[in-house]
Amino acid sequence: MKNKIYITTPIFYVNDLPHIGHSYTSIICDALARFYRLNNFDVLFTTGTDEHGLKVEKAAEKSGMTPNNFVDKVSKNFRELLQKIDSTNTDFIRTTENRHEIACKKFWNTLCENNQVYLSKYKGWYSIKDESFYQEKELIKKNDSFFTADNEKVEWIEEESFFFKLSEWENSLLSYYENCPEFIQPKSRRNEVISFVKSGLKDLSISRTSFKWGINVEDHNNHIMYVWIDALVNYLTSLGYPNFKEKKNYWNECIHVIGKDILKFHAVYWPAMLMAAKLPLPKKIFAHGWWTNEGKKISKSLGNSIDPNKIIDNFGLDQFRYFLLREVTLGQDGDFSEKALKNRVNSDLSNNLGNLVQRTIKFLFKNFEGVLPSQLNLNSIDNYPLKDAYLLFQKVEKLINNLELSKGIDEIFVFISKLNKFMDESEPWNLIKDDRESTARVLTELIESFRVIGIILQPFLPIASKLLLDTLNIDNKLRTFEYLNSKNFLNKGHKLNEPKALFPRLE
Ligand code: ME8
Repeated sequence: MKNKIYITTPIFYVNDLPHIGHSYTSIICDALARFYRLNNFDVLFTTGTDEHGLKVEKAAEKSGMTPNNFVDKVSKNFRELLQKIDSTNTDFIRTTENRHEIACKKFWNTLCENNQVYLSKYKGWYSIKDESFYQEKELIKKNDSFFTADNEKVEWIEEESFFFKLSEWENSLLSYYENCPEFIQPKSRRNEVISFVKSGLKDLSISRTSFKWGINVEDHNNHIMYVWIDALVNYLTSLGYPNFKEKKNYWNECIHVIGKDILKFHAVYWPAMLMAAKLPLPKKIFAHGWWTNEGKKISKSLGNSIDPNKIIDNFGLDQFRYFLLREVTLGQDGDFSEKALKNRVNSDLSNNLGNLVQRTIKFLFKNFEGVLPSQLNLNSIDNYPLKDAYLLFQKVEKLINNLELSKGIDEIFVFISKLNKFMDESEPWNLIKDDRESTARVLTELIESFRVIGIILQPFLPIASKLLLDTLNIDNKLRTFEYLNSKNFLNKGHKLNEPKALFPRLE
């Protein structure tokens, strides 16, 4: 039986147009999904839109539309973005769907049956932007108002509310973090969560009565579920909860990829609620960092949101994808600028990879009619390009399993640099003058190395790697990671196709 993995992005609020931050999480997850598929895993990959709550209700009101019409319109933008980035998600969930309402109600009722919910009154601070309750000690006071660390003004609310007994789960959470050190990543985020929980948890208000846009609590129709319960349950809905059936096996293998802004909800509230519902926990929560635009926080009020559609139209999808995945270590913050993107693309993709492939294959066509001119003898391999080529996957796999995406990609490009060095030291353009056989060997080793690179780069550069593998004339069935080893090398006489430029330089 194949190994399973379930990869999730947050579901995005439909109060606004999608921007670079949303595409970042989606691209990370898509690269992982492609990687695991090529590595013979059964992959479920879900994403979607978070369509309820006060924030969305207000956005609908502002645009003069009913919430239903508004969410239909904005959710479409997110689905179109996924098409634009050629995302391979297996599900797209909208929290206004019927299957989700069923899942939420079941989850809520299970918490009630397990004596985890009680009715009381909430009095305290609320941030509409974060859809989050705050304790006063978490806020900053300016004049007579209170603000979150992100400078968002909070409002005081007082209303009847159901509460979840979050405070009962403090010790269970702490021992879970202790026993499963891989559960929250990166490590710095794990430490943050631990100290947050250690500082004391209060019961969580989980229903609202002052507005209507959400899922009703059964038998208490004046209450709607807190939008974060509604949102988190999406990860179960996508697996068919409450009728999990065969998909339940994926839940233990779930990785939630999120931005660091929503760590508390995923690493504190969600596991506590799952424990309270007597459901297993996901395997891992990875909180990535934050993108700024030329050093500035991306925000609606600054009007400096970056439209991923435009970047892709101007620079190319692989180029955008590569920049996001390679430029920053997953977990750290990153700064977006067109200049940085161009530099990264030109140095790694055009110069290092594109030029090497182009000049090698052109040379092969000029001197050997585009046919692999030599038979590799892998028993006697002691030269560095091929030996390294066949070891590359092991290194990359280990890094990707650790979610060290930029390091994994870097490892591939270190190898490509070595190939460039090999090419330059071998000087085939001189060698051919009096040693055609050695030249043939050098070219054959380079082309076989390209086969390895083409296969291994597919999750990160889907378009260019396809072009490369097509140029190398590799059968579609022979492009998964099991063919990365030395047993599947290309034989003498293998015919290539004319090369096309992989990455024209960005000016
Ligand atoms: O929080 N840099 O939705 P949301 C990096 N609906 N990532 C960014 C980013 C940036 N500047 N801006 C946004 C919600 N993101 C809830 C989630 S899940 C059960 C419910 C990404 O529309 C990042 O993944 O505010 C972040 O966590 C997410 O968008 C927040 O999206």
